[in-house]
Amino acid sequence: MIIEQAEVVVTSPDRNFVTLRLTTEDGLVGLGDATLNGRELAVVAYLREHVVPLLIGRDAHRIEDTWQFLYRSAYWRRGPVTMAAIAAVDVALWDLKAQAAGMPLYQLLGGASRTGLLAYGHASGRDLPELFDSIRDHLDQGYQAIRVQTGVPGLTAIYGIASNSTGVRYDHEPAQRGARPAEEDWDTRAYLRHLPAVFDAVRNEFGPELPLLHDAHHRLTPIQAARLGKALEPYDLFWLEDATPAENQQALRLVRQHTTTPLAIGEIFNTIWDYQELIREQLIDYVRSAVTHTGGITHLRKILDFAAQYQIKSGIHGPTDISPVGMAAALHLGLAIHNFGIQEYMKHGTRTNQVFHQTFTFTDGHLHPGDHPGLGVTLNTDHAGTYPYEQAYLPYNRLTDGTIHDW
Ligand code: KDG
Ligand code: MG
Repeated sequence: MIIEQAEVVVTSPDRNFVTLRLTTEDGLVGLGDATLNGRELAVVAYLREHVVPLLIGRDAHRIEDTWQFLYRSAYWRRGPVTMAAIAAVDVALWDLKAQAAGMPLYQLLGGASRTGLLAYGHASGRDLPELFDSIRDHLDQGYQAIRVQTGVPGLTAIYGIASNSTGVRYDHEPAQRGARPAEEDWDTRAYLRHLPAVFDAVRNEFGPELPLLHDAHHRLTPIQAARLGKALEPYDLFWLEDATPAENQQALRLVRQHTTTPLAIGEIFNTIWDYQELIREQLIDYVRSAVTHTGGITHLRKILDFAAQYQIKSGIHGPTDISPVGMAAALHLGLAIHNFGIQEYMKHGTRTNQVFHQTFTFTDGHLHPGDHPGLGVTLNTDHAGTYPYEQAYLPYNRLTDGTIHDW
């Protein structure tokens, strides 16, 4: 199964996506997602200039060997750009292998360990009435687990509440089109004062059973995160995500000592080394890495197998900046592993769904990758070509005194 052609397709239907498309000599087409939100063209250059020339003529069956070759032969290891590029190659190769075998990819990964994947959606609102409406809307769509993000009095634009500084709602992960990143504001004390009351109100309205999640998006110090975890204990969260910035694994030891609220982290990690202490010392409960940003199925599977030894489960990253190709890869992996926890699922927009034809399903709050050979996603290159790349940046944060803060 020799790779004859490798193309990097950039398209911007509802947002920018980068897709690697491999074609074999016998005409099979495999896809891999290489989208790195707000830094898309860095991965495009890495792939086009340094990886594509190495792929032509290789045997597409040799997935592990290709992974090791791309990782080790670069000499410069890890990092989001490198690992997104390797991920795209890896997923495209798995797609090809499964198509060649005539099987859905999850069969090659060991077969189904469950009938469907519990998914959570993003509910948000500037205030409680808006938040409650959003939760109800998600329940109507069938979601059985819900992430809750809310506005904070005094702050005009914060992560996850679908509202930016111009008052315009953003309903998918916010790399906003334009020449400069949008500025949002942040005040940790105001947030810590406000959030427990929000969860109290949500539990009173929606009862004790609904799994609720929350993303602190890297903004807290260890002691602030510990305090928040403790304050949220009465509301029985499914998880508190990214409580502290990702770089310091030690921070979570302190958080862990103070709270029984389950902890999730890892959407901006890119290798198993980022998890080494966190998993071995059982400082977290869920691994948040995306297939797309963590070297593909081959590498994320190793992380999740390591995590399984410590009863740590998957919570694979699935916002809309993961393309339908990356999402399908997550679903095949999630269906096959034993230690599946939950899958994040924000729905893509209509234009995106025209560019990427998907066969995965969402029924009664559960996702299934479908039974088509391979990943089950095809790329309509004609549609893709009608949406050229548009510059877009993720927002950044300033505190009230003007200091830049983690976003
Ligand atoms: O590109 C940034 C997003 O992927 C991130 O903000 C999404 O935190 C996120 C989440 O939990 O989905
Ligand atoms: Mg997150």
